[in-house]
Amino acid sequence: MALDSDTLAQLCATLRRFVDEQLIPAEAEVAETDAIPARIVAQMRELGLFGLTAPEEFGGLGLTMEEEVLAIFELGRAAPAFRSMFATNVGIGMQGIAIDGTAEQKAKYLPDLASGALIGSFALTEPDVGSDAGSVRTTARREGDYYILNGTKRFITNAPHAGLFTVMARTDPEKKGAAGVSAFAVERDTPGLSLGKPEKKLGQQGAHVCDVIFDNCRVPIGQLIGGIEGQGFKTAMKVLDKGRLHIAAACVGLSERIIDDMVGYAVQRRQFGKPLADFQLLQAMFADSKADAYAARCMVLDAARKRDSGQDVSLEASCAKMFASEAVGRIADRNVQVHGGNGYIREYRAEQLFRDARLFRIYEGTTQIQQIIIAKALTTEARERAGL
Ligand code: COS
Repeated sequence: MALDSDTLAQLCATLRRFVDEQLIPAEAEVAETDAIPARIVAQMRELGLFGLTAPEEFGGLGLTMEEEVLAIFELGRAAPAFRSMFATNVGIGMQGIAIDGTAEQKAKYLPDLASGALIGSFALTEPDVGSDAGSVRTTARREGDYYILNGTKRFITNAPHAGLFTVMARTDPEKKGAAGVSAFAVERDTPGLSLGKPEKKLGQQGAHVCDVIFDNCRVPIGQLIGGIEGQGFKTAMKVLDKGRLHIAAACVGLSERIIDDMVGYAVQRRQFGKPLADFQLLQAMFADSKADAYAARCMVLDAARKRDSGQDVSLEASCAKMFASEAVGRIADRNVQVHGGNGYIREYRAEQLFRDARLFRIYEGTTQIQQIIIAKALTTEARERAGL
Protein backbone atom coordinates (compact mmCIF):
# COMPACT_ATOMS: atom_id res chain seq x y z
CA MET A 1 0.00 0.00 0.00
CA ALA A 2 1.22 3.52 -0.77
CA LEU A 3 -0.52 4.96 2.31
CA ASP A 4 -0.67 3.70 5.90
CA SER A 5 -4.15 2.76 7.09
CA ASP A 6 -4.71 5.96 9.13
CA THR A 7 -3.72 8.21 6.21
CA LEU A 8 -5.95 6.22 3.86
CA ALA A 9 -8.90 6.48 6.28
CA GLN A 10 -8.28 10.24 6.56
CA LEU A 11 -8.11 10.62 2.77
CA CYS A 12 -11.42 8.76 2.33
CA ALA A 13 -13.08 10.82 5.10
CA THR A 14 -11.83 14.06 3.49
CA LEU A 15 -13.16 12.98 0.10
CA ARG A 16 -16.53 12.05 1.62
CA ARG A 17 -16.81 15.51 3.24
CA PHE A 18 -15.81 17.17 -0.05
CA VAL A 19 -18.53 15.23 -1.87
CA ASP A 20 -21.21 15.95 0.76
CA GLU A 21 -20.34 19.60 1.39
CA GLN A 22 -19.16 20.81 -2.03
CA LEU A 23 -20.07 18.49 -4.90
CA ILE A 24 -23.59 17.25 -4.17
CA PRO A 25 -24.85 20.79 -3.32
CA ALA A 26 -23.43 22.00 -6.69
CA GLU A 27 -25.06 19.26 -8.80
CA ALA A 28 -28.05 21.35 -9.88
CA GLU A 29 -25.81 24.27 -10.89
CA VAL A 30 -23.53 21.98 -12.94
CA ALA A 31 -26.49 20.30 -14.66
CA GLU A 32 -28.00 23.71 -15.48
CA THR A 33 -24.82 25.45 -16.68
CA ASP A 34 -23.09 22.40 -18.22
CA ALA A 35 -19.87 23.46 -16.48
CA ILE A 36 -17.97 22.62 -13.30
CA PRO A 37 -17.47 25.89 -11.38
CA ALA A 38 -13.86 27.12 -11.32
CA ARG A 39 -13.88 27.17 -7.51
CA ILE A 40 -14.57 23.42 -7.48
CA VAL A 41 -11.85 22.66 -10.04
CA ALA A 42 -9.44 24.66 -7.84
CA GLN A 43 -10.50 22.63 -4.79
CA MET A 44 -9.96 19.41 -6.77
CA ARG A 45 -6.42 20.56 -7.55
CA GLU A 46 -5.76 21.45 -3.91
CA LEU A 47 -6.96 18.02 -2.79
CA GLY A 48 -4.59 16.38 -5.28
CA LEU A 49 -7.39 14.63 -7.16
CA PHE A 50 -5.71 14.96 -10.57
CA GLY A 51 -2.66 13.11 -9.24
CA LEU A 52 -4.27 10.32 -7.20
CA THR A 53 -2.48 7.63 -9.20
CA ALA A 54 0.53 9.49 -10.62
CA PRO A 55 3.76 8.11 -9.14
CA GLU A 56 4.99 10.01 -6.07
CA GLU A 57 8.29 10.90 -7.76
CA PHE A 58 6.24 12.97 -10.23
CA GLY A 59 4.16 14.72 -7.58
CA GLY A 60 1.21 12.35 -7.38
CA LEU A 61 -0.12 10.33 -4.45
CA GLY A 62 0.89 7.07 -6.14
CA LEU A 63 -2.21 5.22 -4.94
CA THR A 64 -2.34 1.48 -5.45
CA MET A 65 -5.33 0.09 -7.36
CA GLU A 66 -7.02 -0.86 -4.09
CA GLU A 67 -6.50 2.63 -2.67
CA GLU A 68 -7.67 4.20 -5.93
CA VAL A 69 -10.96 2.28 -5.91
CA LEU A 70 -11.52 3.14 -2.23
CA ALA A 71 -11.07 6.83 -3.10
CA ILE A 72 -13.35 6.51 -6.13
CA PHE A 73 -16.06 4.77 -4.05
CA GLU A 74 -16.25 8.10 -2.19
CA LEU A 75 -15.87 10.48 -5.15
CA GLY A 76 -18.29 8.41 -7.25
CA ARG A 77 -21.13 9.35 -4.90
CA ALA A 78 -21.39 12.76 -6.58
CA ALA A 79 -22.91 13.18 -10.06
CA PRO A 80 -20.41 11.56 -12.48
CA ALA A 81 -19.55 14.81 -14.30
CA PHE A 82 -17.41 15.86 -11.31
CA ARG A 83 -15.32 12.67 -11.50
CA SER A 84 -14.89 13.17 -15.24
CA MET A 85 -13.11 16.47 -14.60
CA PHE A 86 -10.07 14.89 -12.96
CA ALA A 87 -10.48 11.21 -13.82
CA THR A 88 -8.97 11.24 -17.30
CA ASN A 89 -5.76 12.43 -15.58
CA VAL A 90 -6.05 9.69 -12.96
CA GLY A 91 -6.87 7.04 -15.54
CA ILE A 92 -7.00 6.75 -19.31
CA GLY A 93 -5.50 10.19 -20.09
CA MET A 94 -2.33 9.55 -18.11
CA GLN A 95 -1.84 5.80 -17.77
CA GLY A 96 -0.57 5.22 -21.31
CA ILE A 97 2.48 7.33 -20.44
CA ALA A 98 2.68 6.09 -16.83
CA ILE A 99 2.57 2.41 -17.85
CA ASP A 100 4.45 2.35 -21.17
CA GLY A 101 6.07 5.79 -21.61
CA THR A 102 9.82 6.32 -21.81
CA ALA A 103 11.64 7.93 -18.86
CA GLU A 104 11.74 11.23 -20.83
CA GLN A 105 8.00 11.12 -21.58
CA LYS A 106 7.18 10.46 -17.93
CA ALA A 107 9.44 13.28 -16.71
CA LYS A 108 8.02 15.68 -19.31
CA TYR A 109 4.30 15.10 -18.71
CA LEU A 110 3.52 13.33 -15.43
CA PRO A 111 4.23 16.26 -13.07
CA ASP A 112 1.79 18.58 -14.86
CA LEU A 113 -0.80 15.82 -15.25
CA ALA A 114 -0.47 15.05 -11.53
CA SER A 115 -1.00 18.68 -10.51
CA GLY A 116 -3.89 19.20 -12.90
CA ALA A 117 -2.01 21.98 -14.72
CA LEU A 118 -2.31 19.76 -17.81
CA ILE A 119 -5.44 17.77 -18.73
CA GLY A 120 -4.85 14.44 -20.45
CA SER A 121 -7.29 12.75 -22.79
CA PHE A 122 -7.43 9.27 -24.40
CA ALA A 123 -8.12 9.15 -28.14
CA LEU A 124 -8.94 5.64 -29.33
CA THR A 125 -12.53 5.67 -30.66
CA GLU A 126 -13.21 6.82 -34.24
CA PRO A 127 -16.39 7.46 -36.26
CA ASP A 128 -16.22 3.92 -37.73
CA VAL A 129 -14.15 2.25 -35.02
CA GLY A 130 -15.81 1.86 -31.63
CA SER A 131 -15.84 -1.58 -30.02
CA ASP A 132 -13.48 -3.01 -32.67
CA ALA A 133 -10.56 -1.01 -31.33
CA GLY A 134 -7.93 -2.99 -33.26
CA SER A 135 -9.27 -1.58 -36.54
CA VAL A 136 -8.08 1.98 -35.92
CA ARG A 137 -7.99 3.93 -39.20
CA THR A 138 -6.17 7.06 -38.13
CA THR A 139 -2.76 6.83 -39.77
CA ALA A 140 0.69 7.88 -38.60
CA ARG A 141 3.14 7.96 -41.49
CA ARG A 142 6.83 8.35 -40.67
CA GLU A 143 8.50 11.28 -42.47
CA GLY A 144 12.01 12.05 -41.24
CA ASP A 145 11.86 13.05 -37.57
CA TYR A 146 8.07 13.30 -37.58
CA TYR A 147 4.97 11.14 -37.83
CA ILE A 148 2.21 12.68 -39.95
CA LEU A 149 -1.16 11.88 -38.37
CA ASN A 150 -4.40 11.88 -40.36
CA GLY A 151 -7.86 10.86 -39.15
CA THR A 152 -10.64 11.69 -36.71
CA LYS A 153 -11.16 10.53 -33.14
CA ARG A 154 -14.70 10.62 -31.77
CA PHE A 155 -16.39 11.06 -28.33
CA ILE A 156 -13.11 12.01 -26.69
CA THR A 157 -13.81 12.75 -23.04
CA ASN A 158 -12.34 16.02 -21.77
CA ALA A 159 -10.94 16.85 -25.22
CA PRO A 160 -12.20 20.46 -25.05
CA HIS A 161 -10.04 20.96 -21.91
CA ALA A 162 -7.10 18.73 -22.81
CA GLY A 163 -3.53 19.85 -23.38
CA LEU A 164 -2.30 16.33 -24.15
CA PHE A 165 -3.82 13.40 -26.03
CA THR A 166 -2.84 9.72 -25.98
CA VAL A 167 -3.62 8.88 -29.61
CA MET A 168 -3.81 5.40 -31.11
CA ALA A 169 -2.89 5.49 -34.82
CA ARG A 170 -1.85 2.96 -37.44
CA THR A 171 1.88 3.14 -38.24
CA ASP A 172 1.88 -0.01 -40.33
CA PRO A 173 -0.78 0.00 -43.07
CA GLU A 174 0.26 -3.55 -44.06
CA LYS A 175 -0.94 -4.87 -40.71
CA LYS A 176 -4.72 -4.48 -40.60
CA GLY A 177 -5.33 -5.52 -36.99
CA ALA A 178 -4.05 -4.54 -33.56
CA ALA A 179 -0.39 -5.20 -34.41
CA GLY A 180 -0.18 -2.18 -36.76
CA VAL A 181 -1.29 0.34 -34.10
CA SER A 182 1.02 2.66 -32.17
CA ALA A 183 0.34 5.14 -29.35
CA PHE A 184 1.44 8.78 -29.39
CA ALA A 185 1.49 11.60 -26.86
CA VAL A 186 0.20 14.53 -28.92
CA GLU A 187 0.16 18.06 -27.53
CA ARG A 188 -2.92 20.21 -28.12
CA ASP A 189 -1.08 22.95 -29.99
CA THR A 190 0.60 20.60 -32.48
CA PRO A 191 0.00 22.05 -35.97
CA GLY A 192 -2.74 20.09 -37.77
CA LEU A 193 -4.70 19.16 -34.62
CA SER A 194 -8.17 20.68 -34.24
CA LEU A 195 -11.29 20.01 -32.19
CA GLY A 196 -14.93 19.51 -33.15
CA LYS A 197 -17.87 21.08 -31.33
CA PRO A 198 -18.71 19.63 -27.89
CA GLU A 199 -21.52 17.05 -28.26
CA LYS A 200 -24.96 17.50 -26.70
CA LYS A 201 -25.47 14.45 -24.49
CA LEU A 202 -28.24 12.51 -22.72
CA GLY A 203 -26.68 13.12 -19.31
CA GLN A 204 -23.49 13.98 -17.42
CA GLN A 205 -23.81 17.69 -18.18
CA GLY A 206 -20.60 19.38 -17.08
CA ALA A 207 -18.46 16.65 -18.68
CA HIS A 208 -17.52 17.40 -22.27
CA VAL A 209 -16.71 15.27 -25.32
CA CYS A 210 -15.85 16.23 -28.88
CA ASP A 211 -14.03 15.04 -32.00
CA VAL A 212 -10.25 15.41 -32.26
CA ILE A 213 -9.20 15.89 -35.87
CA PHE A 214 -5.73 15.27 -37.29
CA ASP A 215 -5.03 16.87 -40.66
CA ASN A 216 -1.41 16.27 -41.62
CA CYS A 217 -0.60 16.76 -37.96
CA ARG A 218 3.20 16.72 -37.51
CA VAL A 219 4.15 14.84 -34.36
CA PRO A 220 7.85 14.60 -33.44
CA ILE A 221 9.13 10.99 -33.29
CA GLY A 222 9.97 11.44 -29.60
CA GLN A 223 6.21 11.44 -28.91
CA LEU A 224 5.80 7.76 -29.86
CA ILE A 225 4.84 6.27 -26.48
CA GLY A 226 7.53 3.87 -25.29
CA GLY A 227 9.53 4.61 -28.45
CA ILE A 228 8.37 1.37 -30.11
CA GLU A 229 5.95 1.05 -33.02
CA GLY A 230 3.17 -1.54 -32.98
CA GLN A 231 2.62 -1.51 -29.21
CA GLY A 232 -0.23 1.01 -29.15
CA PHE A 233 -3.13 -1.43 -29.01
CA LYS A 234 -1.57 -3.30 -26.10
CA THR A 235 -0.91 0.00 -24.32
CA ALA A 236 -4.59 0.89 -24.83
CA MET A 237 -5.73 -2.47 -23.47
CA LYS A 238 -3.53 -2.17 -20.37
CA VAL A 239 -4.89 1.33 -19.78
CA LEU A 240 -8.44 0.04 -20.18
CA ASP A 241 -7.92 -2.88 -17.76
CA LYS A 242 -7.12 -0.32 -15.08
CA GLY A 243 -9.71 2.15 -16.36
CA ARG A 244 -12.48 -0.44 -16.19
CA LEU A 245 -11.79 -1.08 -12.53
CA HIS A 246 -11.87 2.67 -11.93
CA ILE A 247 -15.22 2.95 -13.75
CA ALA A 248 -16.59 -0.02 -11.80
CA ALA A 249 -15.60 1.75 -8.58
CA ALA A 250 -17.38 4.91 -9.75
CA CYS A 251 -20.50 2.78 -10.35
CA VAL A 252 -20.27 1.44 -6.79
CA GLY A 253 -20.02 4.96 -5.38
CA LEU A 254 -22.99 6.16 -7.36
CA SER A 255 -25.00 3.04 -6.47
CA GLU A 256 -24.45 3.63 -2.76
CA ARG A 257 -25.38 7.29 -3.08
CA ILE A 258 -28.57 6.48 -4.97
CA ILE A 259 -29.57 3.88 -2.36
CA ASP A 260 -29.16 6.56 0.33
CA ASP A 261 -31.36 8.90 -1.72
CA MET A 262 -33.95 6.19 -2.41
CA VAL A 263 -34.36 4.98 1.17
CA GLY A 264 -34.00 8.52 2.54
CA TYR A 265 -36.92 9.62 0.38
CA ALA A 266 -39.01 6.55 1.24
CA VAL A 267 -38.80 7.04 5.00
CA GLN A 268 -40.14 10.60 4.66
CA ARG A 269 -42.72 10.41 1.88
CA ARG A 270 -46.11 9.13 3.10
CA GLN A 271 -48.89 7.41 1.13
CA PHE A 272 -51.94 5.53 2.43
CA GLY A 273 -51.18 6.96 5.89
CA LYS A 274 -47.69 5.54 6.28
CA PRO A 275 -44.13 6.07 4.96
CA LEU A 276 -43.32 4.53 1.57
CA ALA A 277 -40.53 2.69 3.36
CA ASP A 278 -43.11 0.51 5.13
CA PHE A 279 -44.38 -1.00 1.86
CA GLN A 280 -42.85 -4.39 1.24
CA LEU A 281 -42.86 -4.07 -2.56
CA LEU A 282 -40.54 -1.06 -2.20
CA GLN A 283 -38.50 -2.78 0.49
CA ALA A 284 -37.72 -5.49 -2.07
CA MET A 285 -36.26 -2.78 -4.32
CA PHE A 286 -34.08 -1.47 -1.46
CA ALA A 287 -32.85 -4.99 -0.71
CA ASP A 288 -32.12 -5.87 -4.34
CA SER A 289 -30.26 -2.55 -4.73
CA LYS A 290 -28.16 -3.07 -1.62
CA ALA A 291 -27.23 -6.62 -2.64
CA ASP A 292 -26.29 -5.37 -6.12
CA ALA A 293 -24.12 -2.57 -4.72
CA TYR A 294 -22.49 -4.80 -2.13
CA ALA A 295 -21.66 -7.49 -4.70
CA ALA A 296 -20.19 -4.83 -7.01
CA ARG A 297 -18.08 -3.37 -4.15
CA CYS A 298 -16.71 -6.83 -3.30
CA MET A 299 -15.87 -7.61 -6.93
CA VAL A 300 -14.09 -4.31 -7.48
CA LEU A 301 -12.03 -4.66 -4.29
CA ASP A 302 -11.09 -8.26 -5.05
CA ALA A 303 -10.00 -7.43 -8.62
CA ALA A 304 -8.08 -4.35 -7.42
CA ARG A 305 -6.18 -6.41 -4.82
CA LYS A 306 -5.35 -9.04 -7.44
CA ARG A 307 -3.99 -6.36 -9.77
CA ASP A 308 -1.87 -4.94 -6.93
CA SER A 309 -0.41 -8.40 -6.34
CA GLY A 310 0.77 -8.46 -9.97
CA GLN A 311 -1.93 -10.70 -11.46
CA ASP A 312 -3.41 -10.19 -14.92
CA VAL A 313 -6.94 -8.96 -14.16
CA SER A 314 -8.38 -8.43 -17.66
CA LEU A 315 -11.13 -10.96 -16.95
CA GLU A 316 -11.86 -9.66 -13.44
CA ALA A 317 -11.83 -6.02 -14.61
CA SER A 318 -14.38 -6.88 -17.30
CA CYS A 319 -16.54 -8.82 -14.80
CA ALA A 320 -16.45 -5.91 -12.37
CA LYS A 321 -17.12 -3.26 -15.02
CA MET A 322 -19.99 -5.22 -16.51
CA PHE A 323 -21.64 -6.10 -13.20
CA ALA A 324 -21.18 -2.73 -11.52
CA SER A 325 -22.37 -0.69 -14.52
CA GLU A 326 -25.42 -2.89 -15.04
CA ALA A 327 -26.11 -2.76 -11.29
CA VAL A 328 -26.02 1.04 -11.10
CA GLY A 329 -28.41 1.12 -14.09
CA ARG A 330 -30.89 -1.09 -12.22
CA ILE A 331 -30.51 0.92 -9.02
CA ALA A 332 -30.95 4.29 -10.75
CA ASP A 333 -34.08 2.92 -12.43
CA ARG A 334 -35.55 1.66 -9.13
CA ASN A 335 -34.82 5.05 -7.58
CA VAL A 336 -36.97 6.75 -10.23
CA GLN A 337 -39.72 4.21 -9.50
CA VAL A 338 -39.57 4.74 -5.73
CA HIS A 339 -39.84 8.49 -6.32
CA GLY A 340 -42.99 7.93 -8.45
CA GLY A 341 -44.03 11.08 -10.35
CA ASN A 342 -41.33 13.04 -8.55
CA GLY A 343 -38.79 10.68 -10.08
CA TYR A 344 -39.54 12.18 -13.49
CA ILE A 345 -39.14 15.78 -12.35
CA ARG A 346 -35.89 17.73 -12.64
CA GLU A 347 -36.05 19.14 -9.09
CA TYR A 348 -35.49 15.67 -7.64
CA ARG A 349 -32.09 14.29 -8.63
CA ALA A 350 -33.48 10.82 -9.46
CA GLU A 351 -34.04 11.57 -13.15
CA GLN A 352 -30.61 13.17 -13.57
CA LEU A 353 -28.74 10.30 -11.94
CA PHE A 354 -30.76 7.84 -14.06
CA ARG A 355 -29.58 9.62 -17.24
CA ASP A 356 -26.03 10.05 -15.91
CA ALA A 357 -25.70 6.36 -15.01
CA ARG A 358 -26.65 5.19 -18.50
CA LEU A 359 -23.21 5.99 -19.92
CA PHE A 360 -21.42 3.58 -17.57
CA ARG A 361 -22.73 0.62 -19.58
CA ILE A 362 -21.24 2.06 -22.77
CA TYR A 363 -17.91 3.81 -22.29
CA GLU A 364 -14.55 2.10 -21.66
CA GLY A 365 -16.08 -0.95 -23.36
CA THR A 366 -19.79 -1.77 -23.63
CA THR A 367 -21.32 -4.57 -21.57
CA GLN A 368 -21.21 -6.72 -24.72
CA ILE A 369 -17.45 -6.12 -25.11
CA GLN A 370 -16.91 -7.14 -21.47
CA GLN A 371 -18.89 -10.33 -22.19
CA ILE A 372 -16.65 -11.05 -25.18
CA ILE A 373 -13.48 -10.55 -23.12
CA ILE A 374 -14.75 -12.79 -20.30
CA ALA A 375 -15.96 -15.52 -22.66
CA LYS A 376 -12.74 -15.45 -24.69
CA ALA A 377 -10.65 -15.93 -21.52
CA LEU A 378 -12.85 -18.83 -20.41
CA THR A 379 -12.89 -20.61 -23.77
CA THR A 380 -9.12 -20.13 -24.24
CA GLU A 381 -8.53 -21.71 -20.83
CA ALA A 382 -10.93 -24.58 -21.57
CA ARG A 383 -9.21 -25.28 -24.91
CA GLU A 384 -5.82 -25.30 -23.19
CA ARG A 385 -7.12 -27.74 -20.54
CA ALA A 386 -8.48 -29.95 -23.31
CA GLY A 387 -5.18 -29.74 -25.21
CA LEU A 388 -6.94 -28.23 -28.26
N1 COS B 1 -3.46 -6.32 -21.92
C1 COS B 1 -2.36 -6.51 -22.72
N2 COS B 1 -2.43 -6.99 -23.98
C2 COS B 1 -3.65 -7.31 -24.43
C3 COS B 1 -4.83 -7.15 -23.69
C4 COS B 1 -4.70 -6.64 -22.37
N3 COS B 1 -5.76 -6.45 -21.59
N4 COS B 1 -5.89 -7.52 -24.42
C5 COS B 1 -5.41 -7.94 -25.61
N5 COS B 1 -4.04 -7.81 -25.62
C6 COS B 1 -3.12 -8.17 -26.70
C7 COS B 1 -3.34 -9.65 -27.08
O1 COS B 1 -2.60 -10.50 -26.28
C8 COS B 1 -2.90 -9.66 -28.54
O2 COS B 1 -1.50 -9.71 -28.55
P1 COS B 1 -0.70 -10.70 -29.58
O3 COS B 1 -1.15 -10.25 -30.97
O4 COS B 1 0.74 -10.43 -29.33
O5 COS B 1 -1.14 -12.09 -29.26
C9 COS B 1 -3.31 -8.27 -29.05
O6 COS B 1 -3.43 -7.42 -27.88
C10 COS B 1 -4.63 -8.32 -29.79
O7 COS B 1 -5.61 -8.85 -28.90
P2 COS B 1 -7.00 -9.45 -29.41
O8 COS B 1 -6.74 -10.39 -30.55
O9 COS B 1 -7.72 -9.95 -28.21
O10 COS B 1 -7.71 -8.15 -30.01
P3 COS B 1 -9.13 -7.96 -30.69
O11 COS B 1 -8.92 -7.15 -31.90
O12 COS B 1 -9.82 -9.27 -30.77
O13 COS B 1 -9.89 -6.99 -29.65
C11 COS B 1 -11.25 -6.37 -27.76
C12 COS B 1 -10.20 -7.34 -28.40
C13 COS B 1 -12.64 -6.54 -28.31
C14 COS B 1 -11.19 -6.80 -26.31
C15 COS B 1 -10.79 -4.89 -27.88
O14 COS B 1 -10.90 -4.45 -29.22
C16 COS B 1 -11.58 -3.96 -26.97
O15 COS B 1 -11.34 -3.88 -25.77
N6 COS B 1 -12.57 -3.21 -27.54
C17 COS B 1 -13.31 -2.22 -26.79
C18 COS B 1 -12.61 -0.92 -26.84
C19 COS B 1 -13.17 0.03 -25.84
O16 COS B 1 -13.26 -0.25 -24.65
N7 COS B 1 -13.54 1.22 -26.31
C20 COS B 1 -14.09 2.19 -25.44
C21 COS B 1 -13.55 3.51 -25.78
S1 COS B 1 -12.02 3.81 -25.10
S2 COS B 1 -12.49 4.90 -23.52
